Amino acid sequence: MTSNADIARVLQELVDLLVLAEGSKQAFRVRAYEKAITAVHTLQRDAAEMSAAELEAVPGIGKSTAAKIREYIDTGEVARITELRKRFPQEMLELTRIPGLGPKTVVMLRDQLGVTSVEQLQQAIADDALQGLPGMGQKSQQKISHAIERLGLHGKDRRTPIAAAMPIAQTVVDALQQIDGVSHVEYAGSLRRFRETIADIDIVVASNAPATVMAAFIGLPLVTEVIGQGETKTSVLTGTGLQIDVRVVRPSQYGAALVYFTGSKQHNIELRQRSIERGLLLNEYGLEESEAGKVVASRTETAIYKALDLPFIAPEMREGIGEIEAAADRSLPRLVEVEDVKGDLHVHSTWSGDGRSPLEDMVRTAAERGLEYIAMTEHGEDLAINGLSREQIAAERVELDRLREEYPQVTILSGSELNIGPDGAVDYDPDFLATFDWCVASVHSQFDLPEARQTDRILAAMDNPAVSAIGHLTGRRIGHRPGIEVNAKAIFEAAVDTGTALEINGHLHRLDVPAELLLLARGIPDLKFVISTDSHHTTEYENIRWGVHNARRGWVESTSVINTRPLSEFLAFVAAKRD
Ligand code: DGT
Ligand code: CA
Ligand code: ZN
Repeated sequence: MTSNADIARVLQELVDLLVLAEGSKQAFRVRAYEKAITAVHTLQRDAAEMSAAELEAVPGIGKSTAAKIREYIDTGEVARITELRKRFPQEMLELTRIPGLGPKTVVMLRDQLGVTSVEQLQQAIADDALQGLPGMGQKSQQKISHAIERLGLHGKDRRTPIAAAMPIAQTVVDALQQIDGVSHVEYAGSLRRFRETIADIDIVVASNAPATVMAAFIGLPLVTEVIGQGETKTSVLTGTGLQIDVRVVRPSQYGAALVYFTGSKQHNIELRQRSIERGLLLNEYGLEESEAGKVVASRTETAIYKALDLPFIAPEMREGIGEIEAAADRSLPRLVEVEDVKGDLHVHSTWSGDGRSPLEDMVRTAAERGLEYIAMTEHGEDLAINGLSREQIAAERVELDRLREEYPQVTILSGSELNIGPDGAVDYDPDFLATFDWCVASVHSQFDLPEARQTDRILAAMDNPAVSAIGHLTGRRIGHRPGIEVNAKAIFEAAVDTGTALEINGHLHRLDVPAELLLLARGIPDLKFVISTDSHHTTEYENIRWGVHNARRGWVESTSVINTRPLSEFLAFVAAKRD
């Protein structure tokens, strides 16, 4: 059955195409479909089981959207998208992700210069061809060139952001799990290692009936082209050009296949080396004795690691960066787990301009999820439109008092997400700031300042006793906006000195602090993190698992994460800085 995630993905492609067709992200139709995407994401039923009239009755879904959703469910296609794809090839959509290149400019580049891909744009910049076009100068050329480099959009190693790949992988995994005779399904490859961008999706299936699995796979609505079909491996493309490889293996060989296809390549090479040292041979079918050929392990990953005298190594760590040595001498970090997390310290409600669930819903959901404590962190007053005045904070606190009585199982802290100004100043005044139980301070503006100034502004914010944590450190949106450039070492040091925690933001578009920076922070004593969801809707508390995956990829231990501590210890951390 067509899933709601599938439908949201199709509508997103329509939005991306319409932005080009209409020449603006603010166009009425674009906004309408964007609203519909939010509505589909938060639908409590399967859209596939709803009539056009029922869909139209959902707030946020209009008549024409309802018709398109039905069209997709019934035919697997949307004629309007097919037509727009012809006018605007996939590569052109990519151009709109470059900061500073609006849809009108992208269309102009095609009309004036015949540029329709990132490669062609880079060539045009190299030829100085952009200068002289309306609104373009030497400086904008340089800016665009820099943005292309930093977004990693160039070349054939073009990668898909994890936020786009994950729902697709989950849809495929869920569908394959339903098939008779399938005992295990997992996505492997870079996605399982939780890299923030991926080249293709690798899925491993355990079944003795590969033909059935493959037939179901290529029949999925998200598959638009089959590019390779064999007995045990099939490769397809989705509408956005993302490749998915499915491999079907015998259940008895599942563990070996999962290790192999999870990689990384470097991790595999080191494992194979270790096997050879033990007179063993490791491949995707199993671990066997080199001489006799007898299989010593193959069914589970744990069995394979064990036969190599190693404890299980978490997929997020398998990058060949010292994890095998650490496993061998039993010094693997005790990685943080989802179950360890007791509180969520970055939560918005409709009190914030961009919040999408009412306060009570956010609190009730937190209570239902068994959270011990949460902080409501609406935007500070300096953030245009979305921020809260002191009067609004006071009014929200009246509500909080009532909710504390109604939901005594969860402790509700009154917090704020403050805005770090260009020189490190934050919202409100010191006396008012002191009335919050918890403040996270984030950069929401001036992403272009040089590294030294960005670092200084964050250090200045950390000096503020009311700032208990720095939110989404770099402010990046993976694949869409490069983050600010910072001196990470200096920030880690200041975090320890001032008693400020660093937020690991679990939003799949952010994953911020990035794992590569977390790896640089390994072994710094007393550096503390807080893993938060940055929820703007009740469904987003789920983001905690992405934050945890990202932390694990950065080798973050449970003991370094302050919201794995019981409330009293957590509050002691906040109080220590204020003293
Ligand atoms: P990417 O580029 O995001 O798709 O990253 P991966 O790691 O998913 O790479 P992919 O899809 O080329 O291959 C999936 C896994 O298969 C990889 O992580 C390890 C394994 N693999 C692929 N090629 C080789 C190889 O030449 N040698 C070894 N030892 N393993 C390989
Ligand atoms: Ca892959
Ligand atoms: Zn926030």
